[in-house]
Amino acid sequence: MEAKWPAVWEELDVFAPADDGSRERRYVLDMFPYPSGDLHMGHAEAFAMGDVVARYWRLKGYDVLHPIGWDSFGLPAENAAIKRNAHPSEWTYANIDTQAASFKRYAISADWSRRLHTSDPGYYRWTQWLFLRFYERGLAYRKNSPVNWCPKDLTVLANEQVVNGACERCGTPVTKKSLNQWYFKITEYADRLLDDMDELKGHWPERVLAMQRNWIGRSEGAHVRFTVEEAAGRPAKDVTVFTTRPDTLHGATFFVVAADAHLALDLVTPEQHDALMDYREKIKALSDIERQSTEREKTGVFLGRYAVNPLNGEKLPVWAADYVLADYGTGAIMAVPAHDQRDLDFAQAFDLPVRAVVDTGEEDPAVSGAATSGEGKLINSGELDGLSKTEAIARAIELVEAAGTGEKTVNFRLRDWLLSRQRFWGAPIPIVHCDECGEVPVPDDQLPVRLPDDLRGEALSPKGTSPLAAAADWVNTDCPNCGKAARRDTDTMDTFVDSSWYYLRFASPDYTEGPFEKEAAARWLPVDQYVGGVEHAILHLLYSRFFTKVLKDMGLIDFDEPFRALLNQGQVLNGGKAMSKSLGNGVDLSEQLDKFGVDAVRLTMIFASPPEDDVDWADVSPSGSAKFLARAWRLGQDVASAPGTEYDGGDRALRSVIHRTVADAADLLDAGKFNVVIAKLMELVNATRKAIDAGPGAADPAVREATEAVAIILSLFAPYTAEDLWAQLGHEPSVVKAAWPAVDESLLVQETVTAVVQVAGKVRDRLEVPADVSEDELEKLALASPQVIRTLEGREVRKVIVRAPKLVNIVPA
Ligand code: ANZ
Ligand code: ZN
Repeated sequence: MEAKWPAVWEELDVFAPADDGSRERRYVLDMFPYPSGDLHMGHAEAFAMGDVVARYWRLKGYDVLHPIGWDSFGLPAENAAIKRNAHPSEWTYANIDTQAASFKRYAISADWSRRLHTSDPGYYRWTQWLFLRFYERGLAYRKNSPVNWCPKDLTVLANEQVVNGACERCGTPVTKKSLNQWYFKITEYADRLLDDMDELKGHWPERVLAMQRNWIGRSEGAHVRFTVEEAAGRPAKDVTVFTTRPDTLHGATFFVVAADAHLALDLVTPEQHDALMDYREKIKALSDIERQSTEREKTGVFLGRYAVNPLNGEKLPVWAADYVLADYGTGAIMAVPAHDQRDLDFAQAFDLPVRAVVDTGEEDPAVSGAATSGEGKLINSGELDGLSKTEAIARAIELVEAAGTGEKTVNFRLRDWLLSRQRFWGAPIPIVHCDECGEVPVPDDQLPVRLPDDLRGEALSPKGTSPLAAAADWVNTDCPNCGKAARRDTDTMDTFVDSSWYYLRFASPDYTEGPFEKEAAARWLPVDQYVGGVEHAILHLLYSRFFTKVLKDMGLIDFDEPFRALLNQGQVLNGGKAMSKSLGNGVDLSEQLDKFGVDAVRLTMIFASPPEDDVDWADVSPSGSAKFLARAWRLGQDVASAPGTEYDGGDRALRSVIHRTVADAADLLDAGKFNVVIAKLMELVNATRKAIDAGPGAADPAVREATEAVAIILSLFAPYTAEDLWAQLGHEPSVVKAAWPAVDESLLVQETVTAVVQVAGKVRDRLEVPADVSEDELEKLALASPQVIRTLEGREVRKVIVRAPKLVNIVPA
């Protein structure tokens, strides 16, 4: 079967959408793969899920777009090229060919004519074009800033590529380095990224929404200005803090600025200067997570100055510490040790005072060592005394606003997106640096800025600047503005830029006048169902959402959110653990396919668990799946010899099973319970087999009707077996073009039973109820019975005993 059908599907071109407006359109997309070697078990699971949806929607009569492509820029290709003295494209495109062949064997119902690769000049031309549009809108800019730096890979790392203070790839401890870097101003969209999530509720997993919300991290609070008094010849200076608890202003007993912020250098007195410099050196290597950990012992340096609390005039010693982050809020805080644990730890380490200002009824934090953050009445707080926390927050804001020393504000955890990488295998940033004109965008008609194809091997190895900087022919160019000698920007873009818009490109992958044809995007987008791993729950989705909003503002599309619904498939484990080289528990997909066949592997992936749960490959039985497939397939052998399509005359019991299965399967598929559909399908196959062997026999039209339904439903999971079965039934290929079976409602009527209703032990009514009636439902029906109401004569009901489906006993008061 695996040898026969792919050619037929390709010949008939059954997976491409008609795109002629004759049918309603649907767009289903799997997160596109990265071409590292061949496909693995994880791909097999995710793509099997997406394919169920695509195939189901086609059968339901939708015109389905189900494209495939590769996220083909990135570091592994570069590392492989260095090792093999090759160009990264060689490794990349060889792996893409391998994966493409595997996808075809795996019978993913993709429209191959729309295939794209982000490393093709025809694609990255438009990545660059988009960068320039962002640049024009002030959404792409360069600034000098401390960045996470891997001293081994010699590259900048995004925060999320730093795991426990070490480089995600090589494990080397990450340091900070100050570099001129490109950023996208995603913070300008923070509010919309948050608010538009309302649209996604119920269609995206709640935990993904929570992770996005968290990452954006909106906090409401206030800016409050403290005056740091003049000291040791240093002038007075106003310093603003961000606080979510302005109600605790009277509880502030010291003041802290981020030790690595420039502000600390501005404030420190000459006597304390050396101590501060030593301290700054020590904390350089720490990650933000370590710095903020409540586990770590608190460290810091007194700066020799005092800050005046604007509410009560108190003088607070000013410290520099690493637990305050330079790039969050204002980089300075008022410390309230009684109600913030990190401040309390610091106060105890340096013997600073602790003053509770909210009486929560708990032990005094100065004694217990545990800061309190609950509700309570304000104390020790002058005119705020007696107010609740919420009232006091509002009142404190009024007070500082009236005094001109502060205002209400909203702060976001979200940072701008650092997009430049000092690496080769990515889309070059289309900017030229000219001594006369400064930053000059490469004109659109000179795009793409192509990567040189003569850099290979050692020339690509990391040196701290992009390998492109060493390619003199490439770097030196003429300024597009004044024509004088100038230099190309040598950084390339983060590959997340490539993947932030590929779903749009699929609507018109060969379009040459822009990143996508407006009308085509309007026809197909947003994506109706997106499928992919939870590891992309934050960045890829956030960045794609950001791009979509900018493109909307540019007038290129008219929707706010790119992905209407999201499915996060679980992981494929082996022996309860993620597959990994170090555990040696990897399972090779191609071996599984060779051993059990594509259909058995696909069916097993889906049957093993609900889509969002993990699959433990040690617990499943692909050989069991293969046996089931053979059973289903053999139905076709029996039916073929006894055709008959007058279904109305078929065996009613079997017909009832068929129609119930089809109806349930549709409901289950709509609800994303794919695994249960397979269980139902197995029951249908069993019932059909019974009808052939022991029931009305193979000549009964219901047997053919059942087998046709089996072929159609099975095609979602096991495309080869289903296609073969369909052919055995005498149909032209392909089952992909079949229609989802129509359900005859009259065959769905459920079995009923008689339920007895008693009041105080005496039978008062008998009700015909569905055999699977729930206890709640039966109780409601019983209490609504006119006989029961009459018997109760308005008396209250003390108790209702329900034994579904047969008995209800009502006990009056
Ligand atoms: C006084 C206070 C009293 C605070 C209290 C909390 C509790 P979220 O909710 O995460 O936004 N903070 C502000 N900037 C900081 C920085 N750069 N580094 C470390 N901590 C910082 O947290 C806001 C709170 O975190 C702020 O409110 C501030 O401490 C601290 F009982 O101000 B709070
Ligand atoms: Zn110039």
